[in-house]
Amino acid sequence: NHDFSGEDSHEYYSTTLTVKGDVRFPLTLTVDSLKKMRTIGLDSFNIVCQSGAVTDKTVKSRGVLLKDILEKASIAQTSHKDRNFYIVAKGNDGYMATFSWAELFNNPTGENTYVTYEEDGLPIKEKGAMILNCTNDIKTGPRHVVWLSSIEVNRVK
Ligand SMILES: Nc1nc2c(c(=O)[nH]1)N[C@H]1C(S)=C(S)[C@@H](COP(=O)(O)O)O[C@H]1N2
Ligand SMILES: [Mo]
Repeated sequence: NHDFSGEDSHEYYSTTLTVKGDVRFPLTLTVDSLKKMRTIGLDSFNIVCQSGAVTDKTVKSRGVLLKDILEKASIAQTSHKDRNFYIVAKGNDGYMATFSWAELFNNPTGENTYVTYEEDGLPIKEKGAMILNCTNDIKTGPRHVVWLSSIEVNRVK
């Protein structure tokens, strides 16, 4: 597990989230830009490691759907059948989690994958300004990306 005690001075802390790769409109988002989008409240949930260990329990948080962020950036689909993309969310320490176009845009997972920026009504500190969370994963730990700093869209080749 991690020492998140450095709070917002932590070496991995990032105040911006870049959205890049196969998109029409690359973005650099901040907490303020997320607040201008459609925001959704999340109930508390457990963070469960791949090992099964419960490593944390979140408090009530607020975020934006990853899908809404990708719609704003506009994935550069060239045709109806051009939908084999993978989306990599990366933390400032290099940690990564991967999503597919189909699970975000054609599956309930899309309604359960958020970039959160607020906990108990306050800015997130210990784990970065923004965190990626997928609340319907069986083990929520692997795709709980703290110190979130980039989202990259890639076409499968
Ligand atoms: N940026 C980043 N996010 C990360 C990790 C990491 O090393 N770096 N570890 C992951 C793992 S393996 C788990 S189980 C959970 C643990 O989250 P917690 O320490 O907040 O309970 O965070 C995940 N997110
Ligand atoms: Mo883990």
